[in-house]
Amino acid sequence: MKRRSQLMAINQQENIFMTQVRTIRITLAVAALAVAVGCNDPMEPAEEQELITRVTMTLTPTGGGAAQTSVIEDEDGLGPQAPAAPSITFQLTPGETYNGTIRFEDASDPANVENITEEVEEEALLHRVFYILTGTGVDVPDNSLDTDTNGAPLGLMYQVVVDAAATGNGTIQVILSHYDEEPKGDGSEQSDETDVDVTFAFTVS
Ligand SMILES: [Ca+2]
Repeated sequence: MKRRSQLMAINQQENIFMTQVRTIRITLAVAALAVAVGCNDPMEPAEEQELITRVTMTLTPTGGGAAQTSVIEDEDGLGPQAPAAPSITFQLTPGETYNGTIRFEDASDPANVENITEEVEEEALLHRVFYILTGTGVDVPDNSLDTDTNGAPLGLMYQVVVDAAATGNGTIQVILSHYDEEPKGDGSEQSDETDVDVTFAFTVS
């Protein structure tokens, strides 16, 4: 009997030991997983990236006449849902130059619409708006853009220049680059981080 109880005691000790080993293994696995998740930043949204759900472009003819305003709503910002169509198609006149402004807002809470343009302006050294055109004879010249304190383009103000011979339809794609990881420098290159990407439409006639 004594021998049997000794064996049982040894078995119990072995069981306790194996349980401890399993516990340590599980703890290590959980710790490793936590480290892996912690390092897996690309899956997490960048802290400083703003939600921008509304972009408003206003063009005012320098030669006099009414301003035109077009609005694009994009409920989930850069999320997978496509932006809505622009509220109007700009009607541009050949030979006219327009002073342009762009406004970025987070309207996800209609009771508390946030003006993100102000933040872009405050962080001018970290941002630039690019205007990429399709169509013939319509241009947003780089040297028409307002600038940051380093003299690099910012693009909250700009001009749309319509050639006297311009005609037909086109688009103005608006890309807000955010220079977070890489320096903005002279602002000639887009950042790989984009805060906004929407496309307005125009007709020249
Ligand atoms: Ca979207």
